[in-house]
Amino acid sequence: MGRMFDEHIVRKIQNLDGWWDFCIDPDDTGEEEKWYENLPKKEKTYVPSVWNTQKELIKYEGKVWYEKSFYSDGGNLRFCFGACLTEAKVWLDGVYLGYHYGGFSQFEFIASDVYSGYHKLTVCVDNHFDEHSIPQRKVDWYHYGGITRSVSVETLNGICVLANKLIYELSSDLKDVTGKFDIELYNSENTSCKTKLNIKTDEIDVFECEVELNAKETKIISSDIFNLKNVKLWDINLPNLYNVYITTDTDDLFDRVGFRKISVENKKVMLNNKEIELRGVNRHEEYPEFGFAFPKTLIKRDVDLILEMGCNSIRGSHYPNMREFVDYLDENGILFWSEIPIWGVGFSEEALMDEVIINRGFDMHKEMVKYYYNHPSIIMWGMHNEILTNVKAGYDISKKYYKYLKENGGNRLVVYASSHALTDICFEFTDVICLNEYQGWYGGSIDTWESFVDNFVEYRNKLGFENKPVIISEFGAAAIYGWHDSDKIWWSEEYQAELISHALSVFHSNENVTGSFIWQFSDMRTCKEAGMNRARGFNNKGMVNEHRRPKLAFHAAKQKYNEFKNE
Ligand code: ADA
Repeated sequence: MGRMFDEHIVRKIQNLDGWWDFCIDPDDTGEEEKWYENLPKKEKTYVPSVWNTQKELIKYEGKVWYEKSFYSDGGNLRFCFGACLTEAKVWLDGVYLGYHYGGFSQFEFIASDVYSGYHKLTVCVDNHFDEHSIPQRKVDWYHYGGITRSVSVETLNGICVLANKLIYELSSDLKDVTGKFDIELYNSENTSCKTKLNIKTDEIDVFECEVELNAKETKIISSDIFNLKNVKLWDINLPNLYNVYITTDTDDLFDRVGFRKISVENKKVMLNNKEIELRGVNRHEEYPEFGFAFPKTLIKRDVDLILEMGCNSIRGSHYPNMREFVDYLDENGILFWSEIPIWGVGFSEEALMDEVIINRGFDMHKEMVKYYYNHPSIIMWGMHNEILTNVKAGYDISKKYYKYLKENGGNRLVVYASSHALTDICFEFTDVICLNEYQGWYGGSIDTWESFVDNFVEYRNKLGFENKPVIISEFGAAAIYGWHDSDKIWWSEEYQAELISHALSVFHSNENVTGSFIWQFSDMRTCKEAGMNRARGFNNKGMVNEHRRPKLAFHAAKQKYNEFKNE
């Protein structure tokens, strides 16, 4: 669901976006009073959205109930949610379907043998924080809540194709591919069924076989190994994609894949065996009038601005972005770093050892891998951001997640962003050392960037990681849009521009730094827990303001990144 192309032509899809009934539950009585049977008070709201854009709910944290009536011909229905921030419980006609935790990932529930007629889908969304939350309450973005991405209902018939995973390897000269597809099938019927399964790509018929599944069984079927000669690689500026079409007798799934190789070699990041400098920017998928229900119509404008800046990569700080966005990057040959919202500063040592948190984090990684696995633009999985990677609890959680993502994440680099450059003890669990560092803002000065980088390289070498690439994954300074000062004082556009320009020159001229991700693309709304230094209630370190109007720093970054690009 939520792709830039139709995933199904055979399967019937009903989009449930639009006006829903809505009722807040500040006293948390809804479940006891069985609001899933009928909401006591109904207002209207639009889905997808965040409730914080409603005047009286700007600061609301807690439970909110949503209800939608829809007509269905009945049968086996699969309810698909793009994202609910942060937890969701779902009922159909008063019957409980399931629970999902995590505000930025897709999830589905299946209801069988649904009658034909009108139905009521009820969702209780909860964005409260407690000691087990991911992220924790202290976070540098606004505490939005809501059904933030699209909702749809699919009719399942017979044996259905639920998911597709392409596992492949390129030959050493990158000319040929050897691969296989793992297809997740589900028998939606109450009896065992047989079907023909067929997998085709643009260029080859990959596989055909007969399968049998028991009633309601889910099974992964692996195709035979296939070979594709003279493959057209997916690359920056040359993003070749292949269409994949998977069918059973009663169902289908369209997907798109690309073939590319990402690796590290002698402190460099290599794309398709060629050294690549990552010219990147961090981007929140946020717009003040829409919160995290980012309007799709603005995707292109953001990407155009980022490309104008000379970037070839984006970090989706700090959570999985909507699928359409990643599709758009696939189509445009832009590299992406996708991570989950374990946003460190809020996580104490105790929190990092909390079983609920560890497992929730695991589930978020599993979901990210499951839904985004086939996107060629994703070259890095981010395990977490700025956690205590200088203590054992940080070490243990990093070790676990790294192992999982290396074993299951496909051909990708696994990384985390560290804010403990000289005391970090987890660098063995990252393929690229990624440093968040704010010389000239939270310490040091514009002039201390050189010594920071030199000291770090010395430390890295002492640890025996001299072959690991280093990127500066965050750096920047805040500037209030339109605030100019000839003395380049703090918060002025001039100061920010000078810092960005100087830092980029330092990174680029040091052979030990293989890329940078500017913090950040646009100003964005944050919460009071983010603490001091957040004028207007925004994180003001954007290259553009929240309405995407460029600051001087945008032009400074553009000049530098385009210079590097043309070298
Ligand atoms: C951190 C964090 C970002 C942002 C930034 C800042 O490095 O990862 O999300 O909060 O600091 O602006 O201070």
